[in-house]
Amino acid sequence: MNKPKILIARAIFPEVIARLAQHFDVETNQTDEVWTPSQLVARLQDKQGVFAMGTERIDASVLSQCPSLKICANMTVGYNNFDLDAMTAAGVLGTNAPDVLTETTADFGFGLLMATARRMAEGEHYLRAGKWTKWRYDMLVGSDIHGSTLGILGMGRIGQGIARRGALGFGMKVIYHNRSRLDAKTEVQCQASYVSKEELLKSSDHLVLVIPYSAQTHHVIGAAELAMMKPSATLINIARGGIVDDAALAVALRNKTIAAAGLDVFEGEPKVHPDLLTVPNVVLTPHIASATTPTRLAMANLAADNLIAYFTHKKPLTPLNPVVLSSL
Ligand code: 8YV
Repeated sequence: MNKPKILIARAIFPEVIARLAQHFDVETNQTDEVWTPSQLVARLQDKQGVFAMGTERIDASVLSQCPSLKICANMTVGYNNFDLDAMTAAGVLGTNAPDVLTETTADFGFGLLMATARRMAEGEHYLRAGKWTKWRYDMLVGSDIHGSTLGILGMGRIGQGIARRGALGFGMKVIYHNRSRLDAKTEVQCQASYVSKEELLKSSDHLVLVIPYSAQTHHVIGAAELAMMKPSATLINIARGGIVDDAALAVALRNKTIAAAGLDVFEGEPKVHPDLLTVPNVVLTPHIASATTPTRLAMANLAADNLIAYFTHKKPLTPLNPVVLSSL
């Protein structure tokens, strides 16, 4: 019997390709070319599945040109590259890769918070540039983590992981805002209190963004929101570019409307707004919050599990639009 054909859209672990090759006729992209939408469409022509990296846009236009496509399996938890309504209308299943990256990503978010608030990157640049000629009492003073107020916008799995680290590890007071309030048991576990978005902006010493990107969350943090924050506050974005208005943030950092920011994600990445590159009080990292080998391998294997499960018994582990399965 012919194996189903799948496309692995970007470079990935050879052992995951070998695993997929046992089940599928696989086309790979180990040179890691970033394709235009029409190049992606050309490669998807005869494919029933795609192993996606969160960077491949799957929308009504792509779907209408790829009639054999049945499943798009992201190896990322975020799925803003999918137009899920269009996929459901076309009978195409989407899957993502939640849970396996939660703790690794929360570790990074907390690390970025510490590096930003305590000016670690700035200190390193200062030292490497040969500017450290003597010690001074007020050299590179930052703001405390312990005992401060940690605000979290988006209290899903990763937000909860950051809350636990802050409350249990650093004695922080944790406040959060979310589309819906957590149940009482989870609030107790995270030692977190629900507040309005306005209260979150006004009261946080450190604000971490962990919300998904969508049309509703585009530029949710812009000039008006930044102006509501404390001048001593730090802002951390490990969620998605586009949630923060990067141009407005660069202005706020330069004017000291807030003290500092730590960003792992950018609108239009891998391009970075040029104004962010010239302000000193921002720590910039290239979307690496989930980047440890065991976690990236677990994410890739979960995407592979979803593809294998879909084609063997139609029961993928983490479907995003399971309604598609009921009509199979
Ligand atoms: C990915 C992420 O590494 O899972 C996600 O949604 O943001 C990261 O873990 C990233 O999306 C790769 O582009």
